[in-house]
Amino acid sequence: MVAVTAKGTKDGWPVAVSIDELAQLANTAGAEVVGKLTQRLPMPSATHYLGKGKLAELLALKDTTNYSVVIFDDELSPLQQRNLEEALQVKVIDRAALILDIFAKRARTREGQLQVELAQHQYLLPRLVGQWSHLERLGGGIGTRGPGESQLETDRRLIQRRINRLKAQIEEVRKHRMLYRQQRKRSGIPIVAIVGYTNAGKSTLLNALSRADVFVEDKLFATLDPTTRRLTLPDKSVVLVTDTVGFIRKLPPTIVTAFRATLEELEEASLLLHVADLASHNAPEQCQAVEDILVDLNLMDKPRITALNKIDLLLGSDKTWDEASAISYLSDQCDAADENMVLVSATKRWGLTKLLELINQVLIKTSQPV
Ligand SMILES: Nc1nc2c(ncn2[C@@H]2O[C@H](COP(=O)(O)OP(=O)(O)OP(=O)(O)O)[C@@H](O)[C@H]2O)c(=O)[nH]1
Ligand SMILES: [Mg+2]
Repeated sequence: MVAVTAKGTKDGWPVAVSIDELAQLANTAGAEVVGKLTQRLPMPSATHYLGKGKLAELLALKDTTNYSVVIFDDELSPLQQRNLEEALQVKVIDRAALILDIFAKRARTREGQLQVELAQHQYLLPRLVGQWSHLERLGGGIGTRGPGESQLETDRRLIQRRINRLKAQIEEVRKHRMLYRQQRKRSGIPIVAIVGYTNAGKSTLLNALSRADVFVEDKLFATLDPTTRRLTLPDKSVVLVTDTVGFIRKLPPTIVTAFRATLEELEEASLLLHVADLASHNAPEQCQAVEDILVDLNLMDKPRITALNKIDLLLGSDKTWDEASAISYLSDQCDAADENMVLVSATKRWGLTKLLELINQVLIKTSQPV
């Protein structure tokens, strides 16, 4: 795992935390992490991402750790990737490609699979040119006619055609969903959409609230496809609760656009339930990463409740947690509205009554005509 901390790109994430998360992603993708390397630079090198000395260090590590792939914490340009592969003579991938790989493994429904494939092709398209010239140079011209420009053109056209077809298929799915949503809207049942950082406990909370059997795992992106459950609130009114794809810092933009059909579910919600893992050592940063994505998705004006989850893990710590201390801990770095916060433990079923009451109150408040 390799990361550069560039000056001026500080988003509050210490490089050690960021690279740990990258390692967790790599584990989820099935890789075994044998080493981590970081470097402080004014900005990543345009040609090799790392500086010369660090690159030599990375190359030397190959002898001691025997790594067969190097994963970089930032999106690499096609040029950087090609140069690095040549210098290191192993496969080089970046954070975006790793996330795409995990998504590809995890997508279960047709909609999920279509969206992931679209994201993969869109990621690949601008990188094609680099890939071919790279192969050609490795193949070394004599007697072997490498895939030339015409091959490249053909491939590009094929991919573009595939992208167009995927978009059309996704559009079909979207229309279908839209109809379905309109039906739900007519039924007048409010929708509560669960959002949050990956692994925060969203699916566990939905299970705890509704006894639904949603796949839960201590891995990133366990859930990719939306699951919806009916729930009865304390005043006996009924809501639909939707659990969907988790967020992560530096979510590749191709994923966000490709998952528009899934993310549109959020637009229909009467209320967003933001689940945050309070026990994570970078809870405030994760909380802010979710806030940033909500801004990107234009969802900031939705009524929101923040459920601070996994408080059972904080019982033994030296600090005593209550809502006030949790709010001040988070709001230093995270813009989450500090009203409507509740401490919960999805696995221990703590705080669920209070959470349901809060959902009830907020829905009553927002459904009243102004
Ligand atoms: N100790 C503790 N662990 C929890 C709690 N809630 C969830 N977990 C664990 O956290 C891990 C992730 O839970 P999930 O419900 O899969 O998380 P998610 O937010 O749905 O994650 P993705 O679908 O991957 O984005 C699992 O191992 C859960 O058992 C909690 O309240 N306390
Ligand atoms: Mg989940």
